[in-house]
Amino acid sequence: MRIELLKREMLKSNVDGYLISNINNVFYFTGFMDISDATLSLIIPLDGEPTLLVPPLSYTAAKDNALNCLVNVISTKDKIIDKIVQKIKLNNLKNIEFDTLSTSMYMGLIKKFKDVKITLNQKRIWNLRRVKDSQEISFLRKASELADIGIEAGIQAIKAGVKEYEIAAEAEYAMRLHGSEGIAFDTIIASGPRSAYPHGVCSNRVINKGEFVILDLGAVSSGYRSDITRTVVVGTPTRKQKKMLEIVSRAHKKALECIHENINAYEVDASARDVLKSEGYGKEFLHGLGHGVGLDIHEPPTLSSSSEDVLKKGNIVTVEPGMYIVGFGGVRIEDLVLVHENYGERLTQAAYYL
Ligand SMILES: [Mn+2]
Repeated sequence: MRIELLKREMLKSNVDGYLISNINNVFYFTGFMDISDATLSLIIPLDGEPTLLVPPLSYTAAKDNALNCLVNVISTKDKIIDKIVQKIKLNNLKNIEFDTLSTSMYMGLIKKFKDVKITLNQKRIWNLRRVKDSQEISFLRKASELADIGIEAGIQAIKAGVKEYEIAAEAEYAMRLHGSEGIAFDTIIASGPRSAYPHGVCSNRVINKGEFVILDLGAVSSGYRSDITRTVVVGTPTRKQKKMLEIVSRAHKKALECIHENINAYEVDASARDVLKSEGYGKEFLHGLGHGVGLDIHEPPTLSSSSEDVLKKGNIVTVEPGMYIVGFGGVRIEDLVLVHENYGERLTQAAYYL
């Protein structure tokens, strides 16, 4: 079905072949997931059967699991590019699009063909992937439940004297134990002044009483990822910390309330940004409000002031306003949100701890 939808789009632009090398795109169209750095290629001719080319080590798994395509093995002495060239000739393709290719592969292909147009067009696949079907939504719900479990385990483990990576370990262990296939991205546990780094990763820093701790993490379920952030204070927050938490959660709530189908993504961003601006913290909100999530942790649509995206039913996006005061600390609150016709539904639901 997804391949048919892609073909329908290809037909509109007179594209007669599509070449897919991104493993998540391969999974999206065939249901076969390989290791993240696998070299494989799915060739979809407009007329004809799609073929998945895989290395010998992936062959059995691909043969057992890949749907809607033939599976061909690339023997160790063959090069994948030669196989692709062979398929292009066999199907007499003249106008091919691709999602991603290494530079050497791209150069190799255009050198081989003088009369074949080979164009990068990721948009065609993102237009499909950005709208989640009911099966994808159920996987994203499961991944979100696991993220809630992770964030709760992480928050429970926080106390003065504990190291950041120990919190990450507790959170990741809890998610894994409940069925997560891995972590959606490198877990961020950023404490004290480090919480002012929006991408603070995780260090061996010892957490102290009275500090902010940002926990930003996600789980994976059936290939689909989740993303949640909570900020807590170790012990009783000061008046300044309380105020920062209050402003960011108000911005978060504002953005959530304005989500519905057909709203411009920049308007959702502005709704949260206006709250921070009106409190004099506009400059401290260093990043866009959010991003789409699915098989990848960062996908379209993008929620930012320069975004040209319009939200559609079935989009799944993060809402993550933040405030970062260098040398002092930061606050970020993030939930994964499913766009419905008239509202946004929070898929991650862990408490805010305000
Ligand atoms: Mn995020």
